[in-house]
Amino acid sequence: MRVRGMTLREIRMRLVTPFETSLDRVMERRIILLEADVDGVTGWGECTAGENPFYSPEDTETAWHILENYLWPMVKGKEFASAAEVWGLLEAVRGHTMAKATLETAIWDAEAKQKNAPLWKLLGGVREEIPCGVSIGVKETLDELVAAVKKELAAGYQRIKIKIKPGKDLLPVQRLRQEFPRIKLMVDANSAYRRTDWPLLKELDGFYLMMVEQPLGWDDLYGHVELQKGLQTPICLDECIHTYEQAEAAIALGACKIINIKLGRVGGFHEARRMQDLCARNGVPVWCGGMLESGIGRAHNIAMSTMENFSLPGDVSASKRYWVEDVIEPEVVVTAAGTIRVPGGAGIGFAVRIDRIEAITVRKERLR
Ligand code: OSB
Ligand code: MG
Repeated sequence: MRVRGMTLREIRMRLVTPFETSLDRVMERRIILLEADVDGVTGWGECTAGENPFYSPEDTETAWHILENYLWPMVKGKEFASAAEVWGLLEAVRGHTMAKATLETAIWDAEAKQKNAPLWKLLGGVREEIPCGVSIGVKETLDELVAAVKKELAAGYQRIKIKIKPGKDLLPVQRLRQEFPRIKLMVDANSAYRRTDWPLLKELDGFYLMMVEQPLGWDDLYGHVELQKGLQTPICLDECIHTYEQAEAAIALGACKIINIKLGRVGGFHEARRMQDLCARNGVPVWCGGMLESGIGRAHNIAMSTMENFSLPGDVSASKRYWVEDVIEPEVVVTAAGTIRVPGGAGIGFAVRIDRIEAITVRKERLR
């Protein structure tokens, strides 16, 4: 296999509802899409970097720069036997996992299309329907939050995750537990707490949460080790885990009991698969996180979620929760049972709406 050329595009997509976390409030996404020509077959990838470097060090601009000036030259003219070898070709670049994943996932899609196989089967996926949860942003009022949760439960979603931040943590959780005593509920702090907040975090133990996601600093592995010792609620790490070695350390040291795997954050399918295997060997369940993706990234997330150890509902939900109009056809829909049926077509299994993409493209670069 050889990548003959690739096209980078930046598209703009306005969210149906602004998404607020302890980090920022997102209203419009700036998304890089990558179209790779692999021996005449087109594969699509999406970059999960945010508009700013608040969630991770990468942002849309750094990802574009790294893709154009480093990653493209590293694959240009190189012969490889499968997409699984692409991660190795990019090894000289440290970090920049989201930029790497953009390219790597596109090549996986192309390989699956070349073989006329669904991407999820090429990855070794085992389920044809994936369990879904939702991630609900910080809301202005408790009533608004309750209404949002009601709506998602009515749509069938199997678990509810809410974003918390200092000042909007215990009360929202307490209220939700009053209203919905039996639902699968969890919280995500996106690193908003410090050592001095431990007493508050320990109070969360009273609410039977499935897990608390990334309570402490994005690189504070030791803090999570110490916190988990005193916390009954399982800690799930997100921002702390960018590499296989970080996952190994987190598990060995007891920093978490669950890991949220995001394709972009870990550098693509090769690393996501290794990480899910590592977690499986250690009895650590994983689930697929989301980054407010368009349909292309969402399709990749669906494929990843079919791998065996993705046993918990992920943050992979219906297109219409994010966009008035998605860039794939059909859009991602969720069943009344709160699942997504994995498509049977080749590659990502959804048609890419190039006309729609062209209409919302603000910059484009062809690399040959
Ligand atoms: O921490 O999981 C997170 C979105 C942007 C950045 C970080 C996170 C999130 C989400 C959204 O929780 C999940 C989704 O795509 O619905
Ligand atoms: Mg998170």
